[in-house]
Amino acid sequence: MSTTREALNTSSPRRKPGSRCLIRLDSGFRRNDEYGRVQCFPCERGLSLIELLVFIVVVGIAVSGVLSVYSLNVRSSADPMLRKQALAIAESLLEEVLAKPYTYCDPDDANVETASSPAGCAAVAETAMGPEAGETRYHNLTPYDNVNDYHGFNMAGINDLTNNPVAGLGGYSADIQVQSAGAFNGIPAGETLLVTVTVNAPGNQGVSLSGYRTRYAPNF
Ligand SMILES: [Ca+2]
Ligand SMILES: [Ca+2]
Repeated sequence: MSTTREALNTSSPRRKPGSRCLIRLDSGFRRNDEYGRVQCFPCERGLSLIELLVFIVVVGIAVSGVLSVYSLNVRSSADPMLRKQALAIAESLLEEVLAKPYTYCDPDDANVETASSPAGCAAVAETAMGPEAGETRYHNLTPYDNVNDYHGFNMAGINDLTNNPVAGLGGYSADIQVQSAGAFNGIPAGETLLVTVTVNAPGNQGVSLSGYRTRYAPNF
């Protein structure tokens, strides 16, 4: 036995005197190399019950956190589709509004291209923020014909221009507001409009888009 101890103290490059490895060697984790020297292998030790319980608790907490995030993502995976649909509706309505004329006079008025103020209109001036008498979005003879006619327009369920419901869009709603945008880019106040389209998807997911429009007749 003393020979083995001496060999350990002088020959083995892995052994440190008094280390736990030596204790493990005495417990059986040793072997002799080809020269008869005792080699010390990396000491291995099992887990205690407390360490094992702590490990299980830590891993359990981590896994539950990951699963809760994953569950939330799965539960709301349909939301982007609703928001994307709402955005498409809002873009469509904003384009519809901004494509309308913005003049002093009603587009049916004889002086619509030349009047430099509402007073220059032959019959109907577009002074009201909102539709003139008899105008609706869907009317065959007197539809909305000016950007400002859409002010205050709203619909529950999305209808097309013929007032027919668009399939699958019954749960959406839309609201349009038009107001003066003030002066900007050298264009005086009173000649600009700000159009805001708000679309609500099922679940109260709202999308709001805005666009500007400037008067083009007679000289703008
Ligand atoms: Ca009008
Ligand atoms: Ca109007």
